[in-house]
Amino acid sequence: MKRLLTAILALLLLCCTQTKEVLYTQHITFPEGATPEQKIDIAARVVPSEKQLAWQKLELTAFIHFGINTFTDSEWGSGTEDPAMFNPTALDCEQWVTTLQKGGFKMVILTAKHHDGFCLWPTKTTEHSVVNSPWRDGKGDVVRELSDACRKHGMKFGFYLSPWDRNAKSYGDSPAYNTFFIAQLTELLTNYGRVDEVWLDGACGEGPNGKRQVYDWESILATINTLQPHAVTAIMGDDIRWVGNEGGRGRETEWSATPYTPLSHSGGPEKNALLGLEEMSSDLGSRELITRTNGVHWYPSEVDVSIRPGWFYHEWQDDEVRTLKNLVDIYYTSVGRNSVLLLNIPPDRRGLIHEIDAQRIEAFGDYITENFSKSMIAGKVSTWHAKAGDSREYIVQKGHRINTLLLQEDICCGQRVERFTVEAYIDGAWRVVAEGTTIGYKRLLRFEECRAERIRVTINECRATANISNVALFCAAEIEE
Ligand code: FUL
Repeated sequence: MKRLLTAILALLLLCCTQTKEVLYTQHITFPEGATPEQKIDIAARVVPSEKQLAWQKLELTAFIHFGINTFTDSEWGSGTEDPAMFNPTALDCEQWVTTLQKGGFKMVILTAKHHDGFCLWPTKTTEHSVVNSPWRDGKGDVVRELSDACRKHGMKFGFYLSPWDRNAKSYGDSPAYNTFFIAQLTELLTNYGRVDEVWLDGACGEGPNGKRQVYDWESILATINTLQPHAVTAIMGDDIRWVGNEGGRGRETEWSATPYTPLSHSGGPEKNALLGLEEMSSDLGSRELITRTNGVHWYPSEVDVSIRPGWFYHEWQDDEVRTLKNLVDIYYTSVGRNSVLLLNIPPDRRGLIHEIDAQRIEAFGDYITENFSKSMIAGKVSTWHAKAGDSREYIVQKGHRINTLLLQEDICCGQRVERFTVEAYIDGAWRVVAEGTTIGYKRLLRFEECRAERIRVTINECRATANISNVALFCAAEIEE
C-alpha cells in the first residue's frame, strides 16, 4: 500500500513538473548575461500563439490571384489599366471554394488588391475598383462573394492586400499613403465577417528613382489585431514567415523558433543584418545563431507556390499546370518539412478555376486522403517524451510494405528535436532507412520501400526533452508522370 502511494505521488510530481515547464509565447528576449546553454534552453521553450497554432494545423491553404492582370495577361500591372477591362463572364466563388475543398484546402486567400492597385471590392478609398468595371454593372464585389462562399461551405477566409500600390497617387508620400492603406484594411476587416489571415507582401519594384514609401507597420498591425485579433499576419506581419522561395521548398532543417526577426518589428531589419540573416538564409535556427543573438521568435514558415508558372491565369499556360506527381512532391517538401502550403490556383477570365487545374486539385486531394489517412503501425501511438539518445520501437502491421514515415512534435511545448535516425528491422537485422534534423509540427520522410517487421526511431539530439506526439507509417503509391 505504502509503495503504491509513493508511486502515485511520484507520478503526480512528474505530471506537475511536466505541466509547470516555463514556456514563452511567440517572442522572448534573453535575460542579460544569459549563457549559451541558457539561450538554447529558452529557445526550446518558445511556443506558438493560439492563432499561430490554429494556422499551422490547417496544413493546406490556397491562394487566389485574380484581378486586372487576369484580363491584361500580365503578372505585374502598371496601375494605369482601365477598370473597364475587368469583366469575368461567369464568376462563381462557390466553384472556387468547392473545388479547393476537394483538394483538402482549409483556407482561401484572395488578392483583394495586387500591385496595380485595382480593388476587387467597392472601396471608398479609390475609383480604381470593380465599381468602375462593367462586371455586374459595377455593383459586384468579389470579396463579398468569396467570403460568403467560404462561410457557406465552412472554409476559412483571408486576403492579400499589396502594400506596394502603383495606382495610388499618395504612394511614396508616407503618412498619406499609410492612412489610405489603413482605410482599405479597415474596410476589408470590418465589412466581410471573420478573416483568418492577412498577407502583407514585401515586393516593391520601384526603381532607383522610384517612390520611397515608409510603411507604418506598427499602426498597420495594430489595426489588424484590433479588428480581427484571431487573424494571423503573414510575410511583413509577425506571425508567419515567407519560406524564402516560390518553388514549393521548405528547408530540410526548418526551425519555427528562430532568431530571424519579423521585418515589421522595430529594429528587425538591423537585427537580421547583424546576424547576417535574410529570408532566404539556409540556417535560421542553429545553436550557433541562437548563441549570437538576444532573442527568439516563433515565426513558422509558409510555402507559397503557384500551380502554374505565373501567379495570375494565362491561357498559354494551360498545358503547364503542375502534374500530380509534382504537387505531391511539393506536399512532402512543404507540409512534410514543418511548413504550411499556400498553393496558388488562379481563376481564368470566366472567373472560374479552369477545368485542368480543378481536375489536378481533386486528384491531389484524393491522393493525400488515400495514402496518408491510415497508418501501418500496429496498435496505438502515444506521446513520447524523449531525451537525447532515447529510442522507441513500433511494430508494422503484418504483411504491409512501407516507404514513408511521419513524425510530429507537440509544438505546444516548443520545437526541440535537432537530429533523429530511423531504422527498419528487416530479415533479422536493423538497417538505417532515414535520418533527419528538425521535426517541428510535421515531418515526412520517404525511404526505399521495404517490408519491415519493426521501425525504431531514435532522437539523437534535442534542446530539451522532446515531445513526440505522433509517429505513423505509410506506403505512398508511386505516381506515373
Ligand atoms: C510576390 C508578388 O510580386 C507576386 O506577384 C505574387 O503576388 C507573390 C505571391 O508575391 O511578391
